Amino acid sequence: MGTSFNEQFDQHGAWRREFALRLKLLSEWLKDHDLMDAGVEERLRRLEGQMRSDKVMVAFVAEFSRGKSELINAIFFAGYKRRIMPASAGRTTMCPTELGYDAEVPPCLRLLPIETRLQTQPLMEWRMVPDKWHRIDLDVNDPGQLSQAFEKVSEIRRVTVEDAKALGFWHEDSPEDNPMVGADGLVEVPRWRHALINIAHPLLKQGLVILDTPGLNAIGAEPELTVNLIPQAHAVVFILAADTGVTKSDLAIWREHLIAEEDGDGGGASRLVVLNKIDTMWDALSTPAQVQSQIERQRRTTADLLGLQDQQVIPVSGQKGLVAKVNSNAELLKASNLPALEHALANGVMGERQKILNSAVSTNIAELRTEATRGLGIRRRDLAEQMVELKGLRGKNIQVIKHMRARIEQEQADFDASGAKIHAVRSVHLKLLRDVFTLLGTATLKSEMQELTDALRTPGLKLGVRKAYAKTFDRLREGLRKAEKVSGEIQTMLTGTFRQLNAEYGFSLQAPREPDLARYERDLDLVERSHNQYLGVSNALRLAQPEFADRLVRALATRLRVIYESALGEVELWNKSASAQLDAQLRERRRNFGRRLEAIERIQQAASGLDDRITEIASQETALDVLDAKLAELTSHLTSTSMAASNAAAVQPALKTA
Ligand SMILES: Nc1nc2c(ncn2[C@@H]2O[C@H](COP(=O)(O)OP(=O)(O)OP(=O)(O)O)[C@@H](O)[C@H]2O)c(=O)[nH]1
Ligand SMILES: [Mg+2]
Repeated sequence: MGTSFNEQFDQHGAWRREFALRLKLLSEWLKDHDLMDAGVEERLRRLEGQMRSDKVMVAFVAEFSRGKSELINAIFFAGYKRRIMPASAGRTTMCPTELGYDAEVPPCLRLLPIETRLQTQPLMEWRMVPDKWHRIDLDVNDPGQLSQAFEKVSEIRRVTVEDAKALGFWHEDSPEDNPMVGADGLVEVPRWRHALINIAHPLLKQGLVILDTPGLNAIGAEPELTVNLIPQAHAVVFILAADTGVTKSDLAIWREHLIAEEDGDGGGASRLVVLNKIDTMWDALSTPAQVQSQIERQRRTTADLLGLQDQQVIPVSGQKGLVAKVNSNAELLKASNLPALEHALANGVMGERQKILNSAVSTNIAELRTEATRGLGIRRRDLAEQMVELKGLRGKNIQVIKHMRARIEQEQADFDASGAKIHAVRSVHLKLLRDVFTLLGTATLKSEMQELTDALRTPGLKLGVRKAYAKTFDRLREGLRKAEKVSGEIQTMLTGTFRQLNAEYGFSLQAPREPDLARYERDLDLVERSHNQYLGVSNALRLAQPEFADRLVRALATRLRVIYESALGEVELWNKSASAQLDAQLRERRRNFGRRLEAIERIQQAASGLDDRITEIASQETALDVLDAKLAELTSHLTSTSMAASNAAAVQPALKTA
């Protein structure tokens, strides 16, 4: 068996740290050599942010009591030598629980009261107001205290049917999913809406986020989970139990949350299907071979029912795996088959993660290098010009030198006067940019969401819900295409005016690569798909309730905002590197005039000045060659580390279901 999940994650963490370190070196070096313009700086900042905030979410999704929490204990927390997440018969995890690490926050468990469902803000917004959450501090060195604190995620409240309805746990139209009514007429609902656990566990520190979910009902009741968190997870582990087989509700969850229709390349989260609790089939009266063949049969049946290949279903015993790790029992660990699952998970998750990082890194590094090289190019050109000028002065008399000085001063005056032209270029650029910003801005998105809400509220719409969504998405796509078109115009304008400025002033401006907005269109398609899937299955009646529809639209809005913000970010970066280039060239040119005049002055004062100056310039040219080589070295280090990682990912393709 290859490296374990934990080891692979560690390796990736090490790569990331090394990358961050190299990036820092590069940035200091650029600053030291005055090669850091605003565009380069912005690009570095983004790369660094991507590295730092890079998270990988693994979601565990299944009907209740299939062993999600126990598997999480076995895979990630066996090192604590005990059960950390509560796992017990019946419903245990009552609210979605996210485990992650944020260095800014002390180790704690935060719980969002279920009553927040009665208010309009989506979960994403509640995350921004930590003081509305109930907080319990954690002592990470005390596994007993940890597990005791985590018991909170099992807490329930007893409320009237009316209240349960308002909270989204009671639906007249699907009575089979409703909680049981007690003798006192009350029903049990979760006490908390969402739990966030912040601990400095080694894997979480490296950016792993684990999402443990409660069984079916609670998933459906929180649309944000269905349309945002689960579809955005980098890997989803779906769990079935050998003792129950594939039940109707297992199938419902599979259809609603796990099947990715025509899995496009953008939505390539890996999905793992686990057949848990195989130890219930370990039978002392059967031979090991008989037990094995029974497990294989169960595996086949499961695969059949889900429409998968046999080998896509991984039979394990989470519980025995946990026991085996706690007691260091290698034989039991092997029998639990947990290592096979960890291996598949590691490959799937790491593959996704490296794909994301690499694509971001390699283009950004290439652009960064181009930009910094351009800075060097300007200097080289200036030196060459001075050299020609000075060599031309050799053996010339005072009169010629005086004349030369006057010429430079004239050139300088002409250049200063041309400021108006450059200003005009800038203002056209800005105007067009404003159009793009409006198309992708918050106000546009807000009004689209309002329109969708209004459409959904139209009485008698029921069957038109999908249509209303389709219309909204069509309009969003159209807006994005318009933004693409205007960006295209900006690019044409930049290329044209840069060429003109280059010809006129000998600049070496080059329009930076235009943002790939088509990519965001694909993101929109993905979001639409996850909503469609949700709208189609079993939710038609719920959608007729205005509060529910509102909640869904709000969840949609938060996801869209992330997409639009990232598109805007790219547009901004593109704009910044275009204007930074212009700034840099103008600045260098002014300095260049200064240097040339200074040289002439020295020559006028001392006869030997000319030769000294020529030698000086020659040595500056050599120094530039050294800088150039160093820049190539520093940037190629960065891309080569990322290449190595992408090769590793290619060797271990993610296990995907159709
Ligand atoms: N025999 C056996 N029991 C298991 C195994 N994994 C989990 N269990 C038991 O199944 C029960 C349910 O496990 P949980 O981990 O709480 O299940 P869950 O999917 O998290 O359930 P909810 O939190 O209610 O959604 C517990 O009693 C576990 O000990 C296993 O591999 N074998
Ligand atoms: Mg659980």
